[in-house]
Amino acid sequence: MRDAAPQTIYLKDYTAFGWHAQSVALEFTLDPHKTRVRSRIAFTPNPDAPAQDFFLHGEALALISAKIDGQDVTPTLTDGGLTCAVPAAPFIWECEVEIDPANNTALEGLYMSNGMYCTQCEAEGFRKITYYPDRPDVMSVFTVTINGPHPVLLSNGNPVTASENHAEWHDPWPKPAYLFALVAGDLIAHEGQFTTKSGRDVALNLYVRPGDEGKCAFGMQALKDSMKWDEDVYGREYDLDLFNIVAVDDFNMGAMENKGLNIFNSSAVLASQATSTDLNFERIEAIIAHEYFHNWTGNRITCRDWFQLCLKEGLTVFRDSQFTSDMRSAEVKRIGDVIDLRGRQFAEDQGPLAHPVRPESFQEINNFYTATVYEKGAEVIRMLKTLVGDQAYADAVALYFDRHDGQACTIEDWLQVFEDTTGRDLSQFKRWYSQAGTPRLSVSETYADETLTLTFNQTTPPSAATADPQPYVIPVAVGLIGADGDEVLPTTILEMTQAEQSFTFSNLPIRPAASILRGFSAPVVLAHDADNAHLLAHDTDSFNRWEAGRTLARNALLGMITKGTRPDPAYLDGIYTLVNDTTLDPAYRALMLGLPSQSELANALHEAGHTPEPDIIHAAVETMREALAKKLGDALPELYAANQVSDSYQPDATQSGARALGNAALSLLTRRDAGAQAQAQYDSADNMTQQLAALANLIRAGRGDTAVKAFETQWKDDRLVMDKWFGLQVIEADPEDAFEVAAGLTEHPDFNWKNPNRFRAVFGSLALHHAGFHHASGAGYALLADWLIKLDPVNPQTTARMCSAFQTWKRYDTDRQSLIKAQVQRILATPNLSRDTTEMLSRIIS
Ligand code: 0A1
Ligand code: ZN
Repeated sequence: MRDAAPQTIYLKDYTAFGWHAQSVALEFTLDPHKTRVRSRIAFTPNPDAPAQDFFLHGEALALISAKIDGQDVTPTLTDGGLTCAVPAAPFIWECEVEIDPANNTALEGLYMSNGMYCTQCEAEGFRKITYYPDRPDVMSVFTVTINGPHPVLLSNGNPVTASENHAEWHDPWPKPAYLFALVAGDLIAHEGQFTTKSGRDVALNLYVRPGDEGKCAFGMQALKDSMKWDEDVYGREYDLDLFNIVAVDDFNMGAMENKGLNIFNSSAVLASQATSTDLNFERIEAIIAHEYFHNWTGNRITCRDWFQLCLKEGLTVFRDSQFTSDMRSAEVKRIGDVIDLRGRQFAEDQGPLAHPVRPESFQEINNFYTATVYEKGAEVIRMLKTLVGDQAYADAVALYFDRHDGQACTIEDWLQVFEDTTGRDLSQFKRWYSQAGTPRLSVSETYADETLTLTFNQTTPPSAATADPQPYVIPVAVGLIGADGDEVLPTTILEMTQAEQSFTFSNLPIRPAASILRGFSAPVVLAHDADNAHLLAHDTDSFNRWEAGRTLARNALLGMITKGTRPDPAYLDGIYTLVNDTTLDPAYRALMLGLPSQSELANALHEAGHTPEPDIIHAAVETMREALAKKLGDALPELYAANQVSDSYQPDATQSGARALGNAALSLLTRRDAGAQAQAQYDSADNMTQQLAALANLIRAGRGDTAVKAFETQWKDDRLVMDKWFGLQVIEADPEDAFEVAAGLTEHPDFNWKNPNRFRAVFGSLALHHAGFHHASGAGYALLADWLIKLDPVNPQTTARMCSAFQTWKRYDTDRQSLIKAQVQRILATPNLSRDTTEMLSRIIS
């Protein structure tokens, strides 16, 4: 079905809906192809709204009947909904529609996955369930009746009655339709219990398909930890008698915070020692926390319109990052977050898809669930906290909960509580929400008369979204390190507000080294000619110590690529010392052994005026890894051995850190022993972290064939492990073969391409394989384009998200640019292309 003609929606055009929905009663009679949905909604006129026609959204619905106050009416069906004449007084709207969940492959609205019914309503899926004012500022109290031959029938809120094939649910908390959920199927509950700080007993359930019972315990514990943490840190208590989580295999995103009934991509909740890596466990813990935290930041206080998406997402990502920092290692979490931000958000913010954290227009809102809204949105809150201080942050957030509970809010509401709490004027700070692009912050130093002067300069390149960016308020955390490594000045926050600004530090008889942007205090690209070798050895800020190593590595690699220089001995010496320093956390040392991604290097080259050549970047990274392996040489077996865990498996920070360092050592060791140690690890592994790392190294060493087959035989019935199997073969392929490996995997009988996880396993991995995807032949581009054309009519949302693989096209040489452009245009020329994909590709190519 072709989407309605693309229409651009603007933030400035917001108007309130003309009616309040006082209560909503829904009755579902489930059938794979002919599900009936009856709705009964009590509307009252909204005196604060401008005059307007009564319009209800609706898509892919067969209207059976409609009534107003019990009398049949004949609404006018329009593009995307219906209009109807209504009384100028309160009235009851009733209607019945028929929908076809079994043919709903887009996974929005009510759909089926492995025989189970499930819903996804954010952002605009509820309109595929029934006619409704499907906008987040219409909040109502829902009662839901479900009829169907399934042992488990779930919806939001508390259960009212349940008998065979019939259940009734009531959610006392007013909510927008995007938080509605329904699940029905043959599911098994893993049960738990939590008592809130005020003594309310809450029943907890994690519902899974038969066979997955053994993968629930970790998720359940993560939920309890999240509930406790939100009470302890934010004073937020859970507000229903029941909290349900359901795992589903077919899901476009990670998970969804529906009130009292969170629905999770099974990859984001199911975990076991044998089938999940340490990183999987950490991600699952974070996503469970994220969805749970939405109960207050998203559900109790929601968004007025979708332009305000960062109001709930930026804040909830920030909250989940605080949770992970508290549960695990704060320094490791911060470094991981910054690697992720630079990899995804900076690429977005520096290319044609750049948009403000609060966008001002969109065609398809699904295309704005982005790293900018989520991750940069969280960074903006982090900066706000840095600027106002911890206590003022806590006071302002408490005021936010008090003042806005039960409301649909805006970024203005959010900033107002900070202004009211602190007396600050945040109008300049607000530019972080309204301007696109990553600021470039350069620093120059002068030293005279025992005084160090730091002069900062900020510029943000113009973009299609923001033609003339104005200066930001930038909190710059600075410290000074003396020549002997001691801290001369502990972390101090400089508040930069001008395009250019200087700060002086006096009484410094010996010139210290400046450690700037400690903890990555703002999401900017920093240019500072620092003494990185000294900072790598001595910086007292653990983030900046890591950053000094990163910068040395990046500069060395850029020199190798552009000037043919050799790996920088200062970098290799510094890393050698650090990695062998057993007083440091192994997880931190493992991060020290990482190198900037090839995509990040391509971007750095482009910024410096060079044309990135993916095969040369790949070769330089290989040379650097080889140099690291040589430098660490004889220390590697000891480093590997010292980080083997003999205790029974725990996915906690301590054990995960040891495995991370052990496996970082293994990947260098493999260059020296041709994979002998990797084979031994593969043969003895009793957990997925060790098994998968060993497999990756065997493939890299060119001796993976037997293990790849053995792995498939062992895990062919476990879909989440098989996703890893599909993905790893692409990620570890030689750049010359990556395209063929991916193409070959699409022929595998288990390549269920309609399943988003499986599609992403192959094509998400191909897009991440920089030198493989950008192979000069253009075969990678063409293969991805073929499959996006195939997927679009089935699942526009996942297709559109995968289009971001093309967003960096302008970095490359003219041949590659033409190859990419030709593929983008080929996709755009496909008849009936979805609104989602059309918008993404048009923005990319513009
Ligand atoms: N709100 C969810 C993520 C989510 C967003 C959109 C979806 O479909 C378009 C699905 C899930 C979260 O932040 O976790
Ligand atoms: Zn979220």
